[in-house]
Amino acid sequence: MEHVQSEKLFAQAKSVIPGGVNSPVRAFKSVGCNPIFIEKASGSKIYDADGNEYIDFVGSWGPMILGHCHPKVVEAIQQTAAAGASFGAPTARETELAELVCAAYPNIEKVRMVSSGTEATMSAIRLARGYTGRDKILKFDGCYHGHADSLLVKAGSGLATFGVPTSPGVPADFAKYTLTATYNDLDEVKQLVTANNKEIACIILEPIAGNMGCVPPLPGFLEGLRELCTAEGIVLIIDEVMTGFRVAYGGAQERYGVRGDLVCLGKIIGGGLPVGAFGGKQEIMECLSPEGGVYQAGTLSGNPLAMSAGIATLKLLQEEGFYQQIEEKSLYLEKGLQQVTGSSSVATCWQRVGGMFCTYFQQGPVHSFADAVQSDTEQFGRFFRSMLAQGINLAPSQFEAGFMSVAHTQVDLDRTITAVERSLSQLAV
Ligand code: HOZ
Repeated sequence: MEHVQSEKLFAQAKSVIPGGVNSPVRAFKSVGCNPIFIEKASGSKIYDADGNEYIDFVGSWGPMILGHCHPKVVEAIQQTAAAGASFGAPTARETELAELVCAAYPNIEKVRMVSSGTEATMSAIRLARGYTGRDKILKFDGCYHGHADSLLVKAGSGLATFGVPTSPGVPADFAKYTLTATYNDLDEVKQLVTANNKEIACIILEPIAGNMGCVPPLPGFLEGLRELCTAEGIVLIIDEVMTGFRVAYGGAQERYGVRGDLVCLGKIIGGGLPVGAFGGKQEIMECLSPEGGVYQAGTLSGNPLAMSAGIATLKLLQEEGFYQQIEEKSLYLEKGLQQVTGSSSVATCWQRVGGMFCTYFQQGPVHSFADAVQSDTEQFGRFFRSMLAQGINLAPSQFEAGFMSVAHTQVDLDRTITAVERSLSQLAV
C-alpha cells in the first residue's frame, strides 16, 4: 500500500500548520508513521489521497454512527445550505434539535447549543461555578473534556499520547482550582470532597472513559458520585460528548440509570458537523445569560447546517432496532477478536460498551488511567501500522476508543478479525 500523496500533503501541511495537523493525535506521532490524508468516505469506508480504501473504526472519533455520508443526512445538509449557511439569529431548527435532546435525556430540561464539545464542558463548568458560587472543580485522571485551561489537567489521550500530564500554558493559578481523582475510586473522591468542604462547584466525568481507551464505570461508582453530589450541593456534570446517543439513545445515563445535574453532548448530535450542547436542570440553566448572569455566547452556536445534520441523524437513530444492530455488530467483532487474541502469545485486553471499544496491549483489566498506561504502546504502534497496511483504520493512539457504525458489514468485521490475527502473529515473532 503506497502513501506517496499522503506523504506529500503532510510535508506541505507542515509548512503552514503546526505539526501538519489541526488536532495533535491525528499526526500519528505515537504510532511511528505519518498520517494518511483523507479524500472521501462512504458507509464504513474511508479513502486516502492515494486511493487506498480502509474499513473505518475512527468514525470521525465517534459521530459517524450511521456510517459516512448517509443519504438522508447529506440531503438535509444540502437543502439547508441552499437556504443559507449561517444567520447568527434564531431558527426553528434549534428548537427542534433541543426538543429531541430533551426528550432523550429526561434530566435535560433546557439545553443550549454550542459549536464543540470543548465549548460545552467549558460552559457547563462556568455555569456550575456561577450556580454554586464555588471555584473548585473535580475531574478524573485520564478523562478528557476538551482543551479549556482548567480541564487540561491530567487529561487523557491527547496529552497521554505525547507523555505530558498537563499542558504548558495553563497557569498554575488556574490549575490549582482543578482537583483530580482516580477514575473508579469513590473513596478518593470522598476524601477530596471532605478536604475541600463546600468549595467544590462540580464533579465532571466521562461516564465511560473514552480518552484512555474504553473504561466502563465499576458498579456503584456513578451511583456513589450521584449520592455524594446531592448530599454536598455539588453539581454533577456528566460529559456524554462521546457516549451520548452512542451507547444508547439516552447515552450512558440511560444505560446505567444515573443522571447528572448538567450533561454535555457533542459529536453524534451534529451528525458530523461541528456541534456541542450542554443542558440540565431548569434551575441551573436559568442562571445562563440572558435569563441569568452567567455569560456564554457564540456566532455559530445553533448553526443551521449543524442543526439539520443533527436532526436528520437523531431521527434515523430512533428507528426500531438501531441500537440492537450496533450491539450485534460489536458483539460479533468482540467474539471474533476474543478467539484470535486468546490463541495469541501477545497479551491483549479487550474492553467494550455498546459500539465503543478498545484493545489494550496488556493483560488488564483497565479500570483507571494508571492501569491504562501499563499498556505496551510500542507494541500498539506496530499493531496499528500492520492493521493500516491491511486496510483497517484504527485510532492512532492506545488511549483512544474505536467506534462501530451501523454501516459496518459482516464482511468488514470478518476482514478485521482476519487482519488482527495476522497482525498479532507478526508481533509474536
Ligand atoms: N483526542 C480527540 C478525540 N478523543 C482527538 C480528536 C481529533 O483529533 O479529531
